[in-house]
Amino acid sequence: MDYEKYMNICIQLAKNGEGNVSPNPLVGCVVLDKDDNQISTGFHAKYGQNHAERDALLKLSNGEEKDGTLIVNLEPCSHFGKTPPCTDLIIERGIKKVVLGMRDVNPKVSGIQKLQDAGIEVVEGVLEDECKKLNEIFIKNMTENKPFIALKTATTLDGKIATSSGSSKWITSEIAREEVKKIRNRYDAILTTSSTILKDNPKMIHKKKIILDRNLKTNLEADIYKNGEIYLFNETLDMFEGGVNFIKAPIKEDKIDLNFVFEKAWELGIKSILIEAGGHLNGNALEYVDKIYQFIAPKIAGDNSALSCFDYRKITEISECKNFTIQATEMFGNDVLITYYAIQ
Ligand code: AOF
Ligand code: ZN
Repeated sequence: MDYEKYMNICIQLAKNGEGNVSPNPLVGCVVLDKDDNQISTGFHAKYGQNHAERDALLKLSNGEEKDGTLIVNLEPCSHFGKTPPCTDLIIERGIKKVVLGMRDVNPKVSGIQKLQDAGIEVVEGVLEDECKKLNEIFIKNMTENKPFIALKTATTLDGKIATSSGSSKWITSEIAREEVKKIRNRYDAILTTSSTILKDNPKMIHKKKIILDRNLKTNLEADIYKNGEIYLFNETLDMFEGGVNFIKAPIKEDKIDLNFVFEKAWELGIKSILIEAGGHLNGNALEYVDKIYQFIAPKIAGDNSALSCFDYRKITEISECKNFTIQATEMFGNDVLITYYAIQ
């Protein structure tokens, strides 16, 4: 049986929930009949709504799933949350075999045990690495009680994000910038700074925006404030006014304490953050970042006084560099997207 083929379909289906299921995981499901013909698919579309397995099984009403196989990227749940346990419906519908990608890291879930106790065969670990990558946000949230932090930057071949005068529009092509919108959609909030707002007046359309503006230098009429929930971290004000959540933050080494920002974000229910800022913030955030999306355009600025994408620190030996592991490279028009992870 080519379980990997169906698991890939589950992963693709699961991605339909991007932007709508947080704090839940992304889950997709395929159902085969007893002769291994695909008879239904489903996915978790929105937080609070049906899980993927329920979505797929409820589309079947003639019992054709009896003695069939259910494939899903995450261990089916066995607890009552916003929805009843998926295991109960799987058992009720007479499924004979469940194939899953990864165990659920939610301690409330023990679906494998429940399915096996009901006499269902369980095959585990199909495309496990891919399934874990798909739900890297959910895994970090559940195991560490912290938001997942990603960072996006767009640079020239020599790692510049602007010229020395601040000109930065546009480094990458339109098709790369369209991809950025899709990336944003994977995260609960975006984070940027007053310097980026003052330099670029970006729109950054998103549901939730975290803005670091220590001295409240930005104009609340700037484009970024025109939509979304705003969390404005600063040194003095702590209040809700004019649709903006002003949050007073402590200062550490002359900057807003990022540790405080991420802890506060977690308290506010923000499970994942995409940082889109300049070299200074990018450098400071590097210690917290789980994943980086770097778009590179085939251009050389050659301007030695221009800021690079990470103004991190001064070192003497190349062996002191912070190291990463590259997960993927993709082309968007003439630009490359490199996705890489911090080595823990
Ligand atoms: C599945 N399939 O499609 C999802 C699962 O409050 P609830 O009812 O939505 O339950 C949320 C928990 O259920 C979540 O923390 C995770 O453990 C699991 N999510 N499980 O079998 C799904 N979304
Ligand atoms: Zn479930």
